[in-house]
Amino acid sequence: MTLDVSRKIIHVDMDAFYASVEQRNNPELKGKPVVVGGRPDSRGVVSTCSYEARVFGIHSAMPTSEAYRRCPHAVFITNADFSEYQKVSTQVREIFREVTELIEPLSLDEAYLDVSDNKLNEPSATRLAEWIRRRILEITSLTASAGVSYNKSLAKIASDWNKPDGLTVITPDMAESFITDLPVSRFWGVGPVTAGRMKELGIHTGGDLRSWPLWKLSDVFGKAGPWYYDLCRGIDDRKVESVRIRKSLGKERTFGEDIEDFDKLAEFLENLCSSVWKELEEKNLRGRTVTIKVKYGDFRQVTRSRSFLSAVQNQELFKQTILELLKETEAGKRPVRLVGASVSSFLREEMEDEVCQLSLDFKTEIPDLPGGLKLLREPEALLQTSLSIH
Ligand code: TTP
Ligand code: MG
Repeated sequence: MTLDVSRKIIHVDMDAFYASVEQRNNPELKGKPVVVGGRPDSRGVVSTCSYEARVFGIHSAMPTSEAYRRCPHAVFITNADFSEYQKVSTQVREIFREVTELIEPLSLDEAYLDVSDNKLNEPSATRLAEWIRRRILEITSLTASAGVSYNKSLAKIASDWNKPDGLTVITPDMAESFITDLPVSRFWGVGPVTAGRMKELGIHTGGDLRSWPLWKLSDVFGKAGPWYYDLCRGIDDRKVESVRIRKSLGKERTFGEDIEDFDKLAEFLENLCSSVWKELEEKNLRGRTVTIKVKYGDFRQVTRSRSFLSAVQNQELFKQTILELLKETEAGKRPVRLVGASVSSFLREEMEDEVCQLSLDFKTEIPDLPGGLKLLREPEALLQTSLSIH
């Protein structure tokens, strides 16, 4: 890769997103430690928490029981309102669109914008970032932090630098000295595992990393070696890709002849689930919502969905949920011509191998389920069961 400083990239990330929405909607929560996640007496984990709760050392993916131990007087929100988060996310996306169409959302609350050319004809990315933050506050009454730089990695690091309600700009001139003292764990794609490995090798900062020749980095880190080599030199040519985020992944099967037998449908669905799961794994996607689709012989179609607090962690739970949802349809009582199974509400697009460790951290095992079934989510994290008929 080459050092290209011609682009202007903004990374915007809402502050304590779910918790801030809860505080906004329930003014009595303002200024209080708020923890969104599983029940404190369960094996659930923290999705996020307000900055008032972070003072107690509480953070995402921490067991809620631990959060409770650290701050018993925190308000624990266990019935998170995802539709509300989605609504805010859409509003924020609309604001981005007032500036540029080159938007790459990473999750509900976070996106890259390439503002090199923008609809407001504003040459200063810094002024644009301020404009966006002001507008977000105006429209949603929520704060966002933004980072401005000439590439994605630096813009993302910058948005995190001055959280909450902050703006950080890393100009090409500043990049080298900024990176020199930067702990390697702040680099995009360096998760806890790699950071630990680097520490063992005496690489603590961007400066340390820069002193390693390319061949040596490739030797130790394989394909990621050249990536680290470039990153610590402020080089990252990745484009802001305004591809639509995949909303769901599923498969369906139409039968040659309608099926009335429940067990037969269940068997079909189990196979369908295996094949969906395989593709999810291939694409490195994890989602919170499981949906079944059933089309009856008369072409009437129903869907049933169930959403969990965080991503469905294993195939067994996916299958089990689909079969439970099948029981909520009229399958077995009337002929069925098509069934489908899908997963949606992806938490974030898993792009760098270690970023996905976030969702792996959600694992909570309940070992004693009947039939050797292992649930990787606690049942009370089950949020909502929805129904729609087309
Ligand atoms: P983040 O942007 O990582 O966190 P945040 O917005 O809560 O806090 P901040 O950006 O100020 O540090 O994630 C956005 C939302 O995604 C978060 O509000 C809840 C959800 N989330 C989880 O459910 N589990 C997780 O482990 C993480 C990191 C986020
Ligand atoms: Mg955020």
